[in-house]
Amino acid sequence: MTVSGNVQWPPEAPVWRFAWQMVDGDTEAIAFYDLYFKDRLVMHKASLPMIRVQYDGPAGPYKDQLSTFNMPGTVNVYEGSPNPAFRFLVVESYHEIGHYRLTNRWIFRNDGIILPQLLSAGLQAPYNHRHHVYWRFDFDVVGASNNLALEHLPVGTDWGWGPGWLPYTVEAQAAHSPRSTYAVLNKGNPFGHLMGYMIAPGPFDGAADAFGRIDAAVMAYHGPEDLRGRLGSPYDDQLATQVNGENIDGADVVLWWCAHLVHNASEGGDEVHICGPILQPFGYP
Ligand SMILES: [Cu+2]
Repeated sequence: MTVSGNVQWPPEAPVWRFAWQMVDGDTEAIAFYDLYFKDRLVMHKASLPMIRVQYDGPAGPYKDQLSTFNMPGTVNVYEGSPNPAFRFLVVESYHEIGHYRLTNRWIFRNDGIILPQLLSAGLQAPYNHRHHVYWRFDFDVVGASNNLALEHLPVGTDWGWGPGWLPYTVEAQAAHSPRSTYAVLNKGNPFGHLMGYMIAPGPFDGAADAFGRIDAAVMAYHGPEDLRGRLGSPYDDQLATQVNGENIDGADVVLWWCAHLVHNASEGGDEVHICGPILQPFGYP
């Protein structure tokens, strides 16, 4: 069973256009394709291919894969509007894996902000544990070429993109505490100015540890490296197999984001935990 849809939203004057689909066996739940904000390309693809869970006790580790096979319902698409100037569209799927109840929620706001969120409830084993949640963002800011990824460091050095903005010239994995904000931009200034997206930590995105070692990874795009839910094991995210020193300055860039969601057993299984980054446009109309 493949479920899919095309979104043009809001219908009377679309600011968001994209396609989404879920394919049996892909085990990354909803994959979004060719996301345009105000008619300008943002990403070729966005998805959540991997969740790894580590317990402080004799359980796991696990690799959880969101798929049609553990989705009791269907993909829900709905919108909300707290006030007339602020509207958002939600595309989400709900999954049950063992005792886990997981909601894969993607919020698209009419100001261009994207909020990919994983909501997690349920307790599989009575020990403190961490859910390491990996999103894959295949950025194509305006187009696939001329993209550049940067990390904002707490320093005054200016490498040419403003104080603290470190351009990634080669593929890399990174973790810092507190964790950093990243950006992907089109360095060709196709509309006469910089445009791109900032990727900032959400309030519960946590800190990397010895098991979930990265906050972000930046790599060159290669079609065969999109392994959907097949990348990684319970013991290793295997991102290192794709980060091997390639030049990515002005390349087609993929950015992985890993949130580290802490779940204490004393909180029980009823409380819903939430994590996920904040993707905010700059230079878009
Ligand atoms: Cu948990």
